[in-house]
Amino acid sequence: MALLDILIYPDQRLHAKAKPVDQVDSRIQQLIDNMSETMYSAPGIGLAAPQVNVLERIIVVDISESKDSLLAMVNPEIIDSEGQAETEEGCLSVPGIYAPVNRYEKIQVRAQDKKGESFELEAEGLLSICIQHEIDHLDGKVFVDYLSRLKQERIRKKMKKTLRIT
Ligand code: GNR
Ligand code: NI
Repeated sequence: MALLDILIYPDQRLHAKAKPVDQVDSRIQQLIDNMSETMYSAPGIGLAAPQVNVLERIIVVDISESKDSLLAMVNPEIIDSEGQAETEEGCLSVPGIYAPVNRYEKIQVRAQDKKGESFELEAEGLLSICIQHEIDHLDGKVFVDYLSRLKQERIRKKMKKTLRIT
């Protein structure tokens, strides 16, 4: 396994749309393993392939305290949603920045697992928020895109400053 480098906002590559995976083969399985290791090491509760500069529709999520509930989703799709919820979000690609974002409260998701098997999942709470945050990455969207232009400009400047000293 290997740790992957995470792209940092405002890297334009974070705004590209990822392509569907058509075959869950050993290359994809290896990528899922490396993404999981990278997420756990960060540490984060989710990671999407575009954050490690891979434009394919793959996400990994683990919101458990014990870090033993890995959820890998290939080609995830929200097929139903309900309600709304505002949560303070953060992102491994925007380190040190936290802001409230409005999302669906509950979602029904369809995806393929690490073996290529199709499955559906109902999510609420933090799991629901995290899956929506990761699917956004697949569509080239970062949570700061939902904030006011003034806030985005401040974050952009702060991140550029941080990048200079790290
Ligand atoms: O680690 C993460 N925490 C988090 C907290 C609130 C809402 C979303 C997230 S996802 C984030 C990891 C990440 O950047 N995934 O893309
Ligand atoms: Ni993120």
